[in-house]
Amino acid sequence: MSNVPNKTSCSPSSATLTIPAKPYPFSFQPCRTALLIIDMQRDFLLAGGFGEIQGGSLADVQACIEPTRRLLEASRAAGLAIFHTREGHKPDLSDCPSSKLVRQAAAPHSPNPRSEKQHKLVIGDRGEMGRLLVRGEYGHDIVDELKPLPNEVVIDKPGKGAFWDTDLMHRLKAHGITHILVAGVTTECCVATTFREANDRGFECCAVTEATAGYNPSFKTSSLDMLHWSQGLFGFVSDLQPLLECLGPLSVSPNPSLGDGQTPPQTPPEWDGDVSISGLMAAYRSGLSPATVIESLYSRIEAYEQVNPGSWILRLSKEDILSAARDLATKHPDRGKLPPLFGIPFTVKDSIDVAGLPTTTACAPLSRIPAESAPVYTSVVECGALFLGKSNLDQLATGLSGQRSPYGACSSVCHRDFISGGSSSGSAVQVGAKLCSFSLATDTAGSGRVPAMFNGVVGYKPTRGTVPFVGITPACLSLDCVAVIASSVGDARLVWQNIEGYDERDPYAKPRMGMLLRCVDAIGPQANQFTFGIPPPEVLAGVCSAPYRRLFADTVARLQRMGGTLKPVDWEPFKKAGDLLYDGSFVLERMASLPDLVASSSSSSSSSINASEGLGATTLAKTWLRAKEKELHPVITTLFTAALERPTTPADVFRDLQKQALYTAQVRNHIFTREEGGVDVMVVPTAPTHFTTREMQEEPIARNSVLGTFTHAGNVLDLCGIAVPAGRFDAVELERQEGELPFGVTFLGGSGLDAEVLGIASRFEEEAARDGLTE
Ligand code: TIU
Repeated sequence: MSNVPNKTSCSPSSATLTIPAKPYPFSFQPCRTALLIIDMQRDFLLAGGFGEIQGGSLADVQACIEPTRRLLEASRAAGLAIFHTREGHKPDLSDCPSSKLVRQAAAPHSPNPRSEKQHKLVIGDRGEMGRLLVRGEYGHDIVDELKPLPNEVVIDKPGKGAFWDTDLMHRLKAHGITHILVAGVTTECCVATTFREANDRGFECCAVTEATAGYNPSFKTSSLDMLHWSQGLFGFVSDLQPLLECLGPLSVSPNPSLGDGQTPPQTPPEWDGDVSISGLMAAYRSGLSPATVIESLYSRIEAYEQVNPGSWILRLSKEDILSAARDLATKHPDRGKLPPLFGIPFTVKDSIDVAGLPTTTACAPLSRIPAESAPVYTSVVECGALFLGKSNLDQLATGLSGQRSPYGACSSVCHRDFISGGSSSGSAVQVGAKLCSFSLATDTAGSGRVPAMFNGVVGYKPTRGTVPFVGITPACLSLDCVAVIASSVGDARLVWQNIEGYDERDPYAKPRMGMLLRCVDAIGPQANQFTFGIPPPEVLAGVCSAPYRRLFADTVARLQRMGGTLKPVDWEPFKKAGDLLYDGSFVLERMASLPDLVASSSSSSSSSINASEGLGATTLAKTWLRAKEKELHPVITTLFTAALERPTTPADVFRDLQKQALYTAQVRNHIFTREEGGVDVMVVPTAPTHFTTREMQEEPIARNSVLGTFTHAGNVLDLCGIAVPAGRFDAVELERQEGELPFGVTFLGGSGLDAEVLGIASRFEEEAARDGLTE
């Protein structure tokens, strides 16, 4: 067994642990390992449930509750990701195949005379604990001893295997899991099926003998034997005790005495100023009060306002935030059972709706007060996050500079002479200045990635349609995407886990079942190797400034040291897709919502034109631009007017859509593929250089397009991407007298390959930290 340092940490250990197991010792890293507890529901474990009707020996399955509880406690303390499953069906049984419903009940007679109850009732019938195996019923729930905590994943599955018709695979990958400890009931049925399916998906699994049971002891023995037969046909089987001994020293709870139901210490600790989510969560678990954090943080926010004003469009009062912080602490008195974003301060870009507050999109004529909040906002608040206010942005979320807002231009947190980047300018500045832990933003052309780089933070744009784009003012709806700005890849990943999901109100939402999910590489050389492509040298040389070229070359070398193999990739589809965004007809989509808004407000505004006059969309948009000129940013007026003046025919629009489909298919089929010639990720400088605010004023449109060189293609090609800091350089290199500027790269991956991209990005982040490039 390896020696594990007994340190207090907020994240699970990355040390490799080894436990005795069959057919040979099982090795795993806690940070990549989940405990998966299958179907420990009343229906399977208690009298009067579905299991009893099946003909089960309840005493046998009940015997595994206590060992599973011990395993769960040890896994929780070690910080492992915890996944529970529940078998059951929708109340209308629309997800229950008829074979499952009637096969057993249709048997001519029971072979077992002792079991008069057997299959007299079927799924959906009313039993002693409610309708059998129906979601929402008492019997469907997990037994009290193993009740899931708010930060644990519960997967409702209609089948015996936990992967069929569920998002288990996605959720495991989203957590970066490669290894699974498997427990639950019944060994012969749902445990074995799930274990075998996990094996096909690349996971390394180890069943824990005492923490699983079936209705027939000999089935349990045979099922476990089959799993490890032939040197590990499907995986491993271990005993509970060595696992408990191995996990024991890993406790990540900084205050282990603070157990179930106990209140925090009388004298809560001080806040050390760290706004990282993992740091704050660790502090909250040991009793830090969210109100203490807000007290200090608010002073930091006010002080920063003197240094770099303009990042806020609306900030809640200190009293309001403090009151929310106190309410939160009252709602969650047990620090051992905190929701995943408890007390985590955040902001939202002011194109995202928060009920009762104006959404301006930095464009006063569009400002309105929504009655409902955007689901992304609601999701993080339900996870305990604390809302501070709304962030500035380039008007209509159009721009990459952070200089196009009537609410003020933002400069980089690293250097006041340089732009903050945009359009999510305020969001990136607030995270960069550590005024909040994360900000919810958007990214259409690079708006989440570019400002992240210019402020030394992480900007993550998941695959479009995987996070609800609902209650958010569109920039260019068919290409818009929610982005998360955070201080690390891990924090961005955590926020993403809590905001993603299918929302039928989003017409561009991708149903998860339709998305390609690659198997994981858990062990062997493949686990640490990856392939990557970069833009061609002439593109980099032609557009990047000298320090960017140098630091990008360093990045490539670092990626190769990490086990990355650089492969040649055709850059043409990226270039052509990027050009479609502003040079083709797509920019007109940015105006698609304006005339309707004018029409709906025309009765109340004397300067508005009336849509019912039957004017064409272009004329409506031009008239609107003219009518609102005073409130629009001049660069936006120029940009939109120029687009409207261009002779674009309907055929042009269809040609552009067809080109988009072609380039998207090209990158999907030939670049982001595991087959010959493909790569796992494309790595690009997030932008080609860092302009000063003055340079940006001189040429606001041409330089904006330079900034988008490596980001524009992302949403056009349906990619996911994450911008990560990758070094700093002396501002002298960009002809300034003093100071340092940040550099960063973006990892781009194919549609739905978010877990792969996040995995490589987080390894790069670790490597960069080891090399002293980041804090
Ligand atoms: N029939 C049986 O033994 N089990 C199930 O139907 N579900 C689980 O194993 N969880």
